[in-house]
Amino acid sequence: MSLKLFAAPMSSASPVVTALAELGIDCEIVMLDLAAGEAKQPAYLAINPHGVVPTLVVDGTPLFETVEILQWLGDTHGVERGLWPAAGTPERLVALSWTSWAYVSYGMLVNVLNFSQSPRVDASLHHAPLAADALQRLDAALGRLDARLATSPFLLGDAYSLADLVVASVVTYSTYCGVTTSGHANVERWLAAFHARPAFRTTWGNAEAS
Ligand SMILES: N[C@@H](CCC(=O)N[C@@H](CS)C(=O)NCC(=O)O)C(=O)O
Repeated sequence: MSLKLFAAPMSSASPVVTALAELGIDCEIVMLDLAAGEAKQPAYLAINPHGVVPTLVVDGTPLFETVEILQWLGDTHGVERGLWPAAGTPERLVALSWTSWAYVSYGMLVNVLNFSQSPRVDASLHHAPLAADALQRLDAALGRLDARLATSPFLLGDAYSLADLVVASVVTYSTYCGVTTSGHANVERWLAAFHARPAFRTTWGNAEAS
C-alpha cells in the first residue's frame, strides 16, 4: 500500500503525523507552506478541492478530513498493533463514538470560540457573549469526558489507544484557543500521559494555535 500525506507544520495535520509516528507507519510526508498559498494551487486542489491539509493519498486515492484519516489509520494499521479495537467489537463502537465526538461536537464548540474571539479573525466579527457561552459549553463537555476517564485510565480501558490520541489532540488544541482543563483532574492526568508520549513530543514540538 502506498501512502502519501500532505500536511503543514502545527496544523490540523499534526494529529495525523503523530498517529503515523505512534503506529510506526512508513509514509511520505509533503509539508505545504499554507501562508504561501500552496494548499490553494491547482495541483493540490485536484487532490483536495477544499484546499486544506491534511490529505492522505492511499494508493492514488485522496482521503480528507482529519477524523476520517485517523479512523482509517486505526482500521487499517491500528488493530494489528493493539492500538485500535477490531471490527465488530463493542470497543470499536466506543472508539468511533469518542473520536467523532471530539471532532464534530467538541470541535464545533472550539470553532465557535475561535470565530468569536480569535486574533486571527477580524475583530469586527468578534462576539464576547458567544465566546463566553462556548467556553461554558466546552467546560461542560470536558466534565463529561472527565467522568468517562474517572472509570478507566484511558478511553478504552487500561491501555492507551489511538482513540486517546485523537481526542487528546483536539482537547490539547482547544487549550491553545483558551479552554482551561482546570477542575477536570482526570482529563489533566490523561492529557499529561498523552503529552509524555514520544510520538507527541516529536510532532508537536513548538505547538501554538493555528
Ligand atoms: N475539517 C478539516 C479542517 C482542515 C483545515 O482547516 N486545515 C487548515 C490548517 S489547520 C488548512 O489547511 N488551511 C488552508 C490554508 O490556510 O490555506 C480537517 O479536519 O481536515
